[in-house]
Amino acid sequence: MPTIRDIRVRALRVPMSEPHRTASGVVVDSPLVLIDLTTSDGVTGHAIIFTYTAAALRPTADLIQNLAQLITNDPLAPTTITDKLNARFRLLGTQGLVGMAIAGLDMAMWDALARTHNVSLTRLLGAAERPIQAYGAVGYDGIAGSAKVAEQWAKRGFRGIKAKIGYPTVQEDIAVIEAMRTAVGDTMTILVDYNQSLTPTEAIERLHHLEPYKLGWVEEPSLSHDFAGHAHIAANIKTPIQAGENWWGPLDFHHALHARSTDYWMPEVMKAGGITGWRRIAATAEAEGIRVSTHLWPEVSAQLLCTTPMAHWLEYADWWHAIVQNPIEVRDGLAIPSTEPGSGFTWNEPAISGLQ
Ligand code: SMN
Ligand code: MG
Repeated sequence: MPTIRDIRVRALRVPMSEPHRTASGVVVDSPLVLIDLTTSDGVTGHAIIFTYTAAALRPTADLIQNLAQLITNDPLAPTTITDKLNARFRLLGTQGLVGMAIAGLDMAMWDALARTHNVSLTRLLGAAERPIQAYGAVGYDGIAGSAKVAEQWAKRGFRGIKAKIGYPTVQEDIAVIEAMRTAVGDTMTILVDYNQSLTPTEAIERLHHLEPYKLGWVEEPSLSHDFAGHAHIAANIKTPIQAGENWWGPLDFHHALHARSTDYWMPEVMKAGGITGWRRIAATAEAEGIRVSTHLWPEVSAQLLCTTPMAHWLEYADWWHAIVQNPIEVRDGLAIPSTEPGSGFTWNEPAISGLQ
């Protein structure tokens, strides 16, 4: 088995063509840590860590570099190493930057393992690639702005869109949904995301008014870690409730499951604990019959969704396309997972150099 020889990190900010507005703040660019993990065989695995805010960029990169010494010369066994790192950080905790750093190393190790075996991640995990339905994002862009972006996704063949809502009044939320429906027609699935902006009581009151609009799901109506609050909302509202992008690792999903917090799950490959954590969550979802979607990381997420019978929607995003050579392709609303060795992408080095 090859061993881990070297870990290199680079920090950069990828500009966004449009700022992404939500009810809980704006994302203006993507602060990313790029990880390259090289094995004793000379194979290099890649991973992307998204720090949401530039203030966390350098500290996250430094943390990943500092963790490298704990795993250098270890055999390339991603699950074993991730379990070791999680155990090593019991006293500090494995949420926040520590969790992101471990997840980044986990993703880079799985990418290297797939490349070592000359197969895609999907195949390494015993599955076959297949097209996955994908939705496009509509920001917190008002009535006309949301309808316009929704129409652009429909023209590109997408069969689902997800809009940021949580406007000052429910009437405004409804006006946005109605304008998008008029723009995209009856067959498009419309999803909405409150980005944690309501209290559970407000959410129950508001979401009753949205029930006639046949939304595919309502995402994070309330604080994501209010498991009981979400359970209260889900028990009172017919529209499926979705969350998971802000839950850290299998244990948060375990808490959500036992509280019956939401109908659907959308683990994010980073906060879920890398490929290792994501797969454990997907296994629980399979046993529980909970449909699983993903959050950002479209190339890696498409590979993962191919491995789960509970696969629901892939969140399409082109935010990091500038720095990858082979961004995920979407044809007729379906994301086409890469069949190349690795977890779905390689670097566009000239573009990366231009951003450093
Ligand atoms: C989101 C993603 C990335 C940044 C901010 C918000 C979001 C989503 O909640 O679901 O895409
Ligand atoms: Mg969301």
